[in-house]
Amino acid sequence: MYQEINAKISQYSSIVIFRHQRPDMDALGSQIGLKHLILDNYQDKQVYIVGDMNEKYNFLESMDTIDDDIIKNSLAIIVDVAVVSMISDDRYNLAKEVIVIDHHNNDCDVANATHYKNIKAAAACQMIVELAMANNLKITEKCATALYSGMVTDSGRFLFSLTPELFECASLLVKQGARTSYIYEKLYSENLKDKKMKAYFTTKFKTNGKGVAYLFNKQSEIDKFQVDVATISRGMVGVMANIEGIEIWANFTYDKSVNKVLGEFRSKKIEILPIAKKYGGGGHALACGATLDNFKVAKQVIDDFTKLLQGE
Ligand SMILES: [Mn+2]
Repeated sequence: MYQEINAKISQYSSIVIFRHQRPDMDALGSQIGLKHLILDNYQDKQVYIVGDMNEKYNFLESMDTIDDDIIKNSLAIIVDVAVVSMISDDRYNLAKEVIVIDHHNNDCDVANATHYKNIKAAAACQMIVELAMANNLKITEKCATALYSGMVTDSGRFLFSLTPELFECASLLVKQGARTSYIYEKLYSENLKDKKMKAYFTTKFKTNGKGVAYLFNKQSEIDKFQVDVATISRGMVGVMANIEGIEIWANFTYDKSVNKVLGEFRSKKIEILPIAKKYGGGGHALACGATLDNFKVAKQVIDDFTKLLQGE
């Protein structure tokens, strides 16, 4: 398959690369990485990248603005998507030929396209590295950085679909100078204020020793961080998530605009919605909430959660 893709690329002097809308880092990384792979290994080729942009991920390279005439004389390559409804910029239809390179387990509905699929690849970027390996194409630093960014994000920072192939590709990219710390800084840095606020609530929450964790937040704490009540109420409930021995967690925040206490409730597995409803609230089975009169009622809610865990 990768020899075939390479042969197609060789045939065209102009190539336009497409990918899905609202791009994630794998869509952008495979698009930008493939562009540089082609430019760095062939002479006299024009390569363009098109599509909408995601402000959060615009640090690698910007998209090209091109006329229809260019596309009419080009090979179109669509990466990280095989479904028409999700492709950004439908002008691949104008191209002389269309190929799709994707790792999703979808059938391709792009008319007259040749579909190259590897569902074992953790990322479309991994397929681009495999394309390079199979054809002995050289990978430069810029190309390696783009491809690494999609591999690290689509694999959940190497948490999902951990195959030997994924690590072989990552290893090659690091050898070729992929700027890993630059990518991590761009993708995973938080602003200091949010980090400190999270740390404050993380160290503050209490547990009752019976599987329930909770926070009682006063007006002075909202003032301290100069945020709105939702930032604390909805935004901080997560600091109690994914902790061994904590089955249910609740965040109670005073809201001075209504002189009430906002309760946000979460549960790992046991349905807690009936308790939210008992207090006039609603939501989902494992994520719900209720507006309470005061912190005294909040304590009753915690008692109810405790009883629920004890099977009463
Ligand atoms: Mn992907």
